[in-house]
Amino acid sequence: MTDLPPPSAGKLRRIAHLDMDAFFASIELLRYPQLKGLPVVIGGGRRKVDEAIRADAERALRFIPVAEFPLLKDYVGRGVITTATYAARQFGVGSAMGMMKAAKLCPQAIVLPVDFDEVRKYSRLFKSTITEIAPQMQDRGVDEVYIDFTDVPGGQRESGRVLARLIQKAIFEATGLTCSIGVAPNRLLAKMASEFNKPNGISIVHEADLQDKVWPLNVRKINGIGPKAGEKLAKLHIHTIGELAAQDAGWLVDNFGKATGAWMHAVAWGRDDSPVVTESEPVSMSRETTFERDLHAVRDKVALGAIFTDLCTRLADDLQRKGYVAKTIGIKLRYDDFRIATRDQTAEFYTSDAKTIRKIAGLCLKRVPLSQRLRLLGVRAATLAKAGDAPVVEPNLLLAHAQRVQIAPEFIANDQLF
Ligand code: TTP
Ligand code: MG
Ligand code: MG
Repeated sequence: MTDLPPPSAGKLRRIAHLDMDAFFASIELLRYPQLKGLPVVIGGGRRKVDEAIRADAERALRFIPVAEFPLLKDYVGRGVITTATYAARQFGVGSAMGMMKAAKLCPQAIVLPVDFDEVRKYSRLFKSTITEIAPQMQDRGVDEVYIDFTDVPGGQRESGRVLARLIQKAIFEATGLTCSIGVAPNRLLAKMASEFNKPNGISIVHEADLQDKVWPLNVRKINGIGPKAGEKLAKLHIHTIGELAAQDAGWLVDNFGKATGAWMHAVAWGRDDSPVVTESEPVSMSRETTFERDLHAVRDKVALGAIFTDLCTRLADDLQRKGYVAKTIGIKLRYDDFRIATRDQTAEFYTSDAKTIRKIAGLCLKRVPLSQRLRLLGVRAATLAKAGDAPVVEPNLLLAHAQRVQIAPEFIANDQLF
């Protein structure tokens, strides 16, 4: 039994990269289907006129006349476009462009703010749709993932096209959104391939396509070559991936160092062995500690306070290191008779700031009885979001909100604690 072949034996490695089309904008088109096919840009934050549209509960959103939407030409401010529909891109408008500059190119574009709650909802939904079909999925951000097709039924048929079509269809049925998929021998090539037929396209790349499909591309299309490396390569008169591939590996090492130089040479030749790493999204994160001896909230106030602060700091570090922010902060106590008490508090904003977490956890602590000695203290963060997906946190606002929360009178005495 020991020499059973591995499941992938005899199969070609097929790795897919899937990226949603004009993601933030497409989500708004679900809400306002009357804007389909029109140039729409997302950006600029919330404005009164958008709020008026959203607050209009009397009329269904889908019946709001197109003429009532705010236009780019009327925009004043320093906002930047996060994305644009493909109709808007035809005018040269796109991500990271200033809105007033974009207004010159496409004044008639409709401007809408991003709705992060909807973005998160659809991000989760399209990813769970994929894992139901192909479990080997690696999350690579709000709107993209890698998927290992190699051992999935249908993953080898037509070099992956059959499974890619199935996934596109399933995502469209679940969300109403389209995506583009590249299937290739590895992640590096798959990531490039997913852009080849955007939007709503599938692109299949084989090793033999390197020269025709990959070498003409700019080096910046390599995931990992950023603006700085791109600039340095340009100074060395290397613009395309083909030009990079033509360089001697030793010369690249001399110019970029051992690791980077060797890596550049490998990727220019389409080589990448990195695996698709499946990681499940954490639901919560926590830190807790059991004391060496039971501690009393009043008599051991100083020691407990220090432990509490330390737990909050470590929890904040965990969140930051893993790239998450949390909206719900909770505490857990175990008393000397082993009973457990938990309390939590959900704020209006996300945070990963140690002081903010300490404040909210402190409010939770005021809601538990503290007359008995404690064996254990824990702090927990839940309602998590990826740091980049959540609205920017304003610690002062967060605290202002948390402090408005009512504290039960019987626990007011705990104010003096910690
Ligand atoms: P992308 O996948 O880069 O872009 P996209 O989905 O809008 O368009 P495409 O069809 O070309 O894939 O980014 C996903 C979302 O991330 C995008 O909808 C908005 C957001 N985003 C920003 O907020 N700022 C940026 O600079 C970029 C590039 C994207
Ligand atoms: Mg996208
Ligand atoms: Mg993307």
